[in-house]
Amino acid sequence: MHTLSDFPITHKWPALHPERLQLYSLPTPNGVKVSILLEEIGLPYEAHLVSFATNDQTSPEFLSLNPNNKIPAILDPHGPGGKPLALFESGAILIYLAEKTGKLLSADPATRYETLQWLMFQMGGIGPMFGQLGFFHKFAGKDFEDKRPRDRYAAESSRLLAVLDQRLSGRAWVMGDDYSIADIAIFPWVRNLIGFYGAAEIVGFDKYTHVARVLEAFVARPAVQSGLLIPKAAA
Ligand SMILES: N[C@@H](CCC(=O)N[C@@H](CS)C(=O)NCC(=O)O)C(=O)O
Repeated sequence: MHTLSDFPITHKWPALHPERLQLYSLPTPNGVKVSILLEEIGLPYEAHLVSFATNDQTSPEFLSLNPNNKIPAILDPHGPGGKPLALFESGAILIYLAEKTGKLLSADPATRYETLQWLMFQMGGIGPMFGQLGFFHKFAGKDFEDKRPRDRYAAESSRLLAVLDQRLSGRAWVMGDDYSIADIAIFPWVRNLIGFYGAAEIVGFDKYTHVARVLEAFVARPAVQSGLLIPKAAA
C-alpha cells in the first residue's frame, strides 16, 4: 500500500490533509496518550473521531487497521522507507513517534530501556488493572453482589500506585528531570482513576503524595490540556 487511499480506513474517515499523520481515536485514557504526545512534539496531524456510541471501532474499515477493535490507531503517510505505516497499540505508537521525532525518549541506550520499562509498567499493569477497577467500581460491575473482584482490583491498583509513588519520590517525572513517554502513558490513567472513575477513596489515593504532585504538574502542561480534548466530539 503506497498511498493513504489504499487503506480502507480512509474510506470511512477521509484524509483532508493526506500529507499529515492520521489519528483515529477518542479522548479516553489510552486515546489521549497519543494526542498528548502529538501536541507535545508538534508533529502536524489530522484527528478522526472513532465513536463508541455508533460502534465505529467494530466497523470493517476500522478493523482493517486494527483487528483488535480498540483505539488509538494511526496511519503515518511518511513511515519508514517513506512508505505509509499503520500502527495500533498506544505503547507501540508512543515509541514509534518518539523515535521518529527524536523527542521524549532518550537516545542513550540505558535511559531508553529504563523509560520503556516504565512504559510497559503502564501497559501491562496500570492500564489493565485501573480499567478493571473502573468496571467493578463505576460501571456494570458495581451492581455485582460479590465484591471480591472489585476489592482485588482496588488492592492491585493501590499497590501499583505505591510502586509509582516510591519511584516519584525525589523525582520531577518518572525519568527524573526529563519528561518522557512514560509520563504520557501513566498520568492519563491516574487522572481517570481518581477523576472519571471516582476511585480515589477505594485506592487510598491520599497516601500517594508524590503521584498527586506529578499528576498536578502533568495536567498543567498546555499540550496535555489540548490533547485531553482531541479528537473533539462530533457537533
Ligand atoms: N492496549 C491497548 C488498549 C486500547 C483500549 O483498551 N482502548 C479502549 C478505549 S480506552 C477501546 O478502544 N475500547 C473499545 C472496545 O473495547 O470496543 C492500547 O493501549 O492501545
